[in-house]
Amino acid sequence: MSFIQYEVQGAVAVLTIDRPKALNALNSAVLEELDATVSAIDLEAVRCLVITGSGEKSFVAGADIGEMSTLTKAEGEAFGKKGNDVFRKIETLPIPVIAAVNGFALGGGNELAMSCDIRICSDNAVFGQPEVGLGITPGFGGTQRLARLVSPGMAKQLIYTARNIKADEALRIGLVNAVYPQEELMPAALKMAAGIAKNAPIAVRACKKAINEGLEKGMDDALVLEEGLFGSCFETHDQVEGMGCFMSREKPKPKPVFTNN
Ligand code: DAK
Repeated sequence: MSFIQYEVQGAVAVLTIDRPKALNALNSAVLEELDATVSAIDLEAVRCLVITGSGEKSFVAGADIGEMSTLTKAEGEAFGKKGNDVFRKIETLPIPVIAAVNGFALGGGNELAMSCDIRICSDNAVFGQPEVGLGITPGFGGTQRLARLVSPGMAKQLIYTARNIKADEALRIGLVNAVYPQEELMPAALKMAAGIAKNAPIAVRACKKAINEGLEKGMDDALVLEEGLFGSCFETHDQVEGMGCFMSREKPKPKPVFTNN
């Protein structure tokens, strides 16, 4: 891989977009490597993924403007699909994904962060959807995910004005969960990931599925989905061990690899 670093530390994996000369902008090659890396994650061993950018200036400064500048309509649509497919793969990955946003998260960078379950950022982070200033719409899910994550009114304001916002404002509108000094960001992300990884993996995966898929449904159907996923946890190792150990005041023993029971 030329543009992606991938490292596994115990049950936590860290994926770094590594194209610092272009502030980690996403060209086709980066998107293809990102797709290949995410597809190859060992989901038996890894329980939480952290995505970040290389360097201290940028998470991802967007889709590659140079590459996009000469695209035809058909090529533009294909480029949008390439990004959408990999971001959707990240969003629907069975394990939780944390975006550790270490600087610029513009356009496709903000869209990548929004495909993750949780966003935390450094105090120099800058978020925005500058696309309308470039004559295009957000093309990697920005119009959809920003409106769902913050509010339709705030998403429309940010997208129509193409205004960038700093970390404190991103925190205020709920785009990120927490802001850290740059040097504390990765330790905080890894600590959160380790905290997630030590919990019962079947239950954590079921929670992700319940929240993501439930948000697409009306409340009655969403509650039926939750009931099914709740029920699916019973008779599994995690449930028997977790509840048994609570009753006997012992510490639960996690299974070394993930299996569906
Ligand atoms: N693409 C390509 N190169 C980029 C880049 C980008 N998005 N952002 C930065 N770079 C490159 C710069 O060209 C420069 O390269 P050299 O000139 O050194 O070779 C290097 O990174 C350093 O950048 P600067 O010199 O500009 O650094 P500054 O600190 O002065 O400024 C900046 C940092 C982030 C404010 C500035 O670089 C900037 O404004 N960058 C562009 C940010 C942006 O507009 N991002 C959104 C891109 S649009 C779609 C599919 C996808 C999309 C839309 C539609 N469909 C198919 C429908 C997605 C769109 C986007 O993401």
